[in-house]
This record gives sequence, C-alpha cells and structure tokens, in this order.
Amino acid sequence: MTTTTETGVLAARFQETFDAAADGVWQAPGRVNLIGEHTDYNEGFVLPFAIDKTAKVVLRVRDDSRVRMLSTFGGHGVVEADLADSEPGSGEGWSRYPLGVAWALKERGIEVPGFDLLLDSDVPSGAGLSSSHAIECAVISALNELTGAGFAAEDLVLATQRAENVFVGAPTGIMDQSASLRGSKGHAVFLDCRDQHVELVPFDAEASGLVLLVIDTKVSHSHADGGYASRRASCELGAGILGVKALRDVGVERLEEASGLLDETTLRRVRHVVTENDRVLQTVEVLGTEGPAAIGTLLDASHVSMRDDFEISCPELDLAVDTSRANGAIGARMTGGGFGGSAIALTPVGQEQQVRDAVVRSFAKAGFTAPDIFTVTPAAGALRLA
Ligand code: GAF
Repeated sequence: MTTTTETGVLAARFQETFDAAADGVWQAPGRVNLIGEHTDYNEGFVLPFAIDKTAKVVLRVRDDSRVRMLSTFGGHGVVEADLADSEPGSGEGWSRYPLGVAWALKERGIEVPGFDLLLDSDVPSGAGLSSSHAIECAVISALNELTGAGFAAEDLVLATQRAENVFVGAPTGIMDQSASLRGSKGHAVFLDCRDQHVELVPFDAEASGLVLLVIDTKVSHSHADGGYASRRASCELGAGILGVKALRDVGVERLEEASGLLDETTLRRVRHVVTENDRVLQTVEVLGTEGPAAIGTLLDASHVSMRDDFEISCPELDLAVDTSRANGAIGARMTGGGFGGSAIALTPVGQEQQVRDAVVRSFAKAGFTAPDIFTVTPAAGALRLA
C-alpha cells in the first residue's frame, strides 16, 4: 500500500530529477482474474479483481511535445521521446506503455502535451498480474485529468486496449484494464465484455476463513508472442463456422452440434471458451448464495479446461495447481493469459503454510526456479493520490 510518505518521497525524487514540481501522483493496480480466461475478446464474461499491488506515476505536463521518463526500477536512467514522432512500434520496455496511451488519446482527438514522468511499481512484471496495464491505467488516468479530456472509464478501457493492440502489438482484450480502472476494494469486477456492463461482486475470502494465494511461477510470458494470437484466431474461426458474431453467442447446449462442424483443435478451443463463460456465471451465482468457500470446483474445472482444451498452461503452472490442491487448497487454477505467469489457490487460513511449503518443495524437486508466493485481496481501482 502507498503511504503519504512514499508519495512524498516519489514527489521529491521527481523534483530532483526534472527540476520542477509534479502536477500530481496517480496509482493503478494490477489484477488477478478469479475466473473467466480468454473470454473477454469473445465478448463474454470475466470476474477479475484489482489487487493491492500498484503502479504509481508522478507526472507533470510540459508545454512542448517532449517526454522524459524515469522508473525507480530497471536502472536505465531517464528515457526520452517526443510525442510528435511517437508511433506504433516505437519505445522500448516499460516506456511503450505511457507512450502508447498518449498515442491512443491523441487518436481520440485529444491534444496531448509532452510530459515528465516518474514511475514506481510493485506489480511483479511477467507474472501474469498485468503490470503493463497498471502502468497504462495510471498514466491514462493522469493524462485524462490533466488534458481535461474527461473520458469515462469505458472509453479509457478502449483507449488502453488500442495502446496494447496497436502501439505495443499485443492482441489482448479488455479485462485487465477494466479491473485496474474499475476495481473496488472488497469486490470482484463481474464484467460483460460485450457492453462493458459491470457488477461489483463482494469477494471477502478472509470472512470465509480463506486466503487467495498467488503463486508466481517465474515463467515469464508475453502476449505479443504467437500463442495468445493463435488462440484468438481459433476462436474467431470457430465463431465464423458456427455463424455467430462471437463465441459469447454459443451456449453449452450447442457444443454437441459444434463437434460435427469443427476440426478437433478448434472444437477444443471453442469448448474452453463456451464452458468458461458458463463457469463465470456459475461462480457469480455461487458467490452470492454460498460464498467463496463454494467456488473451488469451478476454479479446478477452469484450470483443467485451460490445460487440456485451450492448451495455455505449462508444467510449472500445473505443478503449482496440483500441489496446492493436494495440500489443502479448496480450488486452484492458472490466472491470466497463460504460457507462464501465476496460479491462484483458494486456501483455508490454517492450510496456508502447508500449501506454501509444499509448492516450494515441489518446485525444487522438479528443478524449477523457486516460485514467489503471496496473498492478494481485492483493492481499489485507479485513483489520484496527490
Ligand atoms: C491477458 C489479456 F490481456 C486479457 O485481455 C485476457 O485475454 C487474458 O489474457 C486472458 O483471459 O491478460
């Protein structure tokens, strides 16, 4: 969590670096997805939440188009760019995210001035917790306010998606930025990705004697790599053959018919999305009637579907999930886009240490890099700190 002191320290560092006072400090969180994977770009349902790990940006707008950016990590010194010639594909590493959202706002007709920016983040990068969206959402919140653009969250979600899809080159959906911008403390964000309707669903694991463990496998992934895009292409192919706008329009009752129309791989990809949408709806219902202690089997089924049908898991994620379940977690699944990143394990408080120890031991035995294991709770979405 940010404290006033940390914000003050960042503001002082900004002043020292750029020899000017900042206009303000904004923060946006990473996210964990409770359930609903690869359903967002199929216009389906997702249930992520904003986590208590955030990116913070200290920013001031300039009266020219230059951009100067420094991060508290990475040690690359001040990165310079110019918005006048910043275009898709330009920038490197984390600097693509501020440049990308500035470009996306310009594309929407906003006159975006240059800016000086100091970035700080405790969202682990490459862990599948959307560290990139945390940066983008913090910067776009700042620019939305400082330029007077005043876009609603739904528009910022779409602008951020343009930044990712076109500027950064990752063909992702709208889940991560929706959680980061629209998250709320103590709630999961039940999002209908067709119309961006949001319902905040209370998710208080602690009140049910549970903790949600995140197991960062340290296998890092990039959605600009081919695996994500190829899954997306399979979904589009399946929707086309089934004659629907998006797989959201295919219910579980059509899967038998689909088996006669689709090739074996496309059928499995489609089956994942269709059943995953159904699991999201069931999870929301069960959370409302019985609470978090009753969603374990849905989390488990989601993992099996991603492992066997969508084929986006990896040995480290499977080991984290299987070991957690064998040592007392009531449900576990990989979270995020896949091919690495993190798993989540919903675990009774009294079993937490056993799960942690067992996962660490199993990774060591398998010769995998030691995982990082921590708990998360649903936290607030993007906001201005100072
Ligand atoms: C990544 C993407 F950014 C999201 O849009 C979503 O598709 C997710 O993978 C898979 O559910 O986080």
